Amino acid sequence: MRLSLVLLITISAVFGGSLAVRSVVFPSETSNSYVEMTPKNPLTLKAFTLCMRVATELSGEREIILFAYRTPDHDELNVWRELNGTLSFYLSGRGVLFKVPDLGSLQNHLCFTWDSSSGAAALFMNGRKSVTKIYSKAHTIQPGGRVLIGQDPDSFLGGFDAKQSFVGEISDVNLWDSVLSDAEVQNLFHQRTTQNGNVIDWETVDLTPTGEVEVINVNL
Ligand SMILES: *[C@@H]1O[C@H](CO)[C@@H](O)[C@H](O)[C@H]1NC(C)=O
Ligand SMILES: [Ca+2]
Repeated sequence: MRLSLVLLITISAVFGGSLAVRSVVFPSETSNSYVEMTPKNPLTLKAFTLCMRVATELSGEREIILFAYRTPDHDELNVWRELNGTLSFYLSGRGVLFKVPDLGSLQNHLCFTWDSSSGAAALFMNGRKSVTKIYSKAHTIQPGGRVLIGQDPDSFLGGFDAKQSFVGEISDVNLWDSVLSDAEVQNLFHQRTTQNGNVIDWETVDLTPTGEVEVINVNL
C-alpha cells in the first residue's frame, strides 16, 4: 500500500505536469538585455551539438542572434537567423548557412552539430536533419570566453545592437562537446529524454539576467 502510494506520487511527479523547466523571455527589442550563462566546462571544442527551443515573432529582413560565445578576440561560436531567414553559425570567421523554414511564433527545436575531424556541419529542426555541409575542418573552438543569449557582443561584453537582438522566448539551451546521434536529437525534440549538455546543462547552468528579460518556469 505504502509502496504503491510512493510509486503513484513519483509517477505523477514525472508525468503529471509538475516537471518544471526554465524559459527565458525577452519581451521587446533592446540593446542592453541579455542572459549570461556560466558553462560547467571550458569551451575547448573539436566537436559540438548545440540545441535550443526558440519562438519569435521577429520576421522579414531582421538579423537575430540566437547564441553568442565570444572570447576577447573572436566570435567563437555564434548562431544566427540571417536577414533572409537562413540559419547559420560562425566559428571565428566566415559562417555556414542552412536554408530552412523560417522561425516563428510557434516553438521550433533546433540543434546545430559540427565535427572538426571531417568538418561535417548540420542542423536539425524539430528532429529533421538538414543537408550536411563541410565547414572549418581541423578548427578548435577556444576557451576563455563568455556565453550570452539575447545580444551579439561586438566587443568583449559590449557593442550590442538592438537590430540584432533576440526578442521572444528561448529555452532548453544545451551544449555537448560531441556530435549526438540523429536518434538522440530526435529524442530531445520529443522530450523523451532528460539528457542535458555536458558543457552547458540547461537544468543546472547559472543564468544571470541583465535588463529587460524574465526567467520563467514552465511545466512540461
Ligand atoms: C542569405 O543571406 C546570407 C547572408 O547574407 C547569404 O550568404 C545567402 O546566400 C543568402 N541566401 C539566400 C537563399 O538568399
Ligand atoms: Ca553585432
